[in-house]
Amino acid sequence: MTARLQAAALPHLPLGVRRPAFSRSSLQCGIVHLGLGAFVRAHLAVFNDDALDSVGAAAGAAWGITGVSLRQPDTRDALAPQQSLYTLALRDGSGEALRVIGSVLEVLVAPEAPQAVLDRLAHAHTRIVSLTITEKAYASDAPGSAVALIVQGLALRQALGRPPVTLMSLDNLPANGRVLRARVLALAAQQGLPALVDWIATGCSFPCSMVDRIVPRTTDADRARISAGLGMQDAWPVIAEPFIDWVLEDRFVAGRPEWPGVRFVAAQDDVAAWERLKLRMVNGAHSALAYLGVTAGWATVDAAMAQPALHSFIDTLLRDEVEPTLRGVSVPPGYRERLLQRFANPALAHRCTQIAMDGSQKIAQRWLATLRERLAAGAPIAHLALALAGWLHFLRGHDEAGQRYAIEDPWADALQVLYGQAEAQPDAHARADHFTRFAPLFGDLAGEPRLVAALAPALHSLRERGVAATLAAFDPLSKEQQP
Ligand code: CS2
Repeated sequence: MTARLQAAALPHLPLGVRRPAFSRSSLQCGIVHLGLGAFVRAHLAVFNDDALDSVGAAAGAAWGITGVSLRQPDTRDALAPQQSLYTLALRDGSGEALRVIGSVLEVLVAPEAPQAVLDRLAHAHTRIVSLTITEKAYASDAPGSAVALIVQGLALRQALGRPPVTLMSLDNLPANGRVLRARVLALAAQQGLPALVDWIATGCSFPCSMVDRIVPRTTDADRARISAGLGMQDAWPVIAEPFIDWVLEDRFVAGRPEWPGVRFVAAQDDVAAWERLKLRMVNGAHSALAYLGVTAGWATVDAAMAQPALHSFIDTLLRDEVEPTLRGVSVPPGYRERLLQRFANPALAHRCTQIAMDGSQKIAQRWLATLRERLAAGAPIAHLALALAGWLHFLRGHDEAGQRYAIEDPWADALQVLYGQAEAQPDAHARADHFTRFAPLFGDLAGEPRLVAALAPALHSLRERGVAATLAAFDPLSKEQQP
């Protein structure tokens, strides 16, 4: 197949493939997005295409997207010959729907052309700077990091007399907008720029958001299949589940598109309730099944969910230990059942190893907040403790068939030391106790007697009997642990 997906080829796409109804040539880039991975191309860019489709080119003209890759040139290299057009493939058991997305207009690669990124951030057309940079990136303000680029870009805006912008985090962190704001202001202050600190603090807004869509990494097989469906080659499509959700604090100092289907809320507290629901239910369950799945050799989320004992463990974890902590959140009816169906989607092949990445940066908001509240309420924690034991067990670096895997985590070295020290302890109780004393993560939970008491048998069973047998025996095990 020689023809490449590109603007001139759009009329030749098969009839069933949806394509932009708006004119791309009249669009300006009002949004600069840092971290142009698969997620944002299957989420923000899709909402943006919906907005542009529904309002028409004139009304939407301000809202094209400049994508910025913060590390690799691969996305830019693949999208440049396609004028940044790419396909979104929504997949579930009933098939695949293809749609070409058009609101991304250009891709910059920050390490190659940092000045071009700063110029975009400072450009008169730019009104929103959005981010999907992953949890760990919020800890970095090194030169070239997203936070550093933002501070430099905003300094240039201020120097050029351009108006402030909205900085919109779309990462899976509680109070993501507040976290971003704090990081940006701290770096500007550290650089001795009080006037910039003031300009940002008084002029820019940092809305909080909750985003939800499962977007597995695209594979060569996806690329080949999607290209066949298009009748032309797309080198950089994305695949996703049909489900999509976005809750957004409506604080935009320089306007925003009319994104259809977004739940706009007025107060940060309202977003916080949705974030809690999503991080604890969707992401909490995801991480729990990913670590158990990797160790057991269940490669994908749907393969893990096809194990009745794992399915029932996740269901019970959510129902008995997570949902009771969601007071103040009006959980939509059927939320858990639907979530379990999303995980069971047989067409995504979402790899457990992908979700297992960066555990040290994820589990605080996914499990530990829930765990702390349960402990404070004197409520059982056996399921959360097994999830946590699953992560600690996963740190041994090989599955039950002896296959080695890498621990991809910014704290990998420290975690390896921790694991080695725990292994040197005389028994499971001492091992559990040692793990909880890893201060950067567990803090005040160090040596917490009920946590240690629940963690020890779970660690012991995972190591001695394996994941499947531990899950199969889990109900009796958890009853033994009740006070
Ligand atoms: C996943 C998320 O990789 C992970 O850690 O839990 O990317 C998850 O798929 C999304 O947050 C779903 O909205």
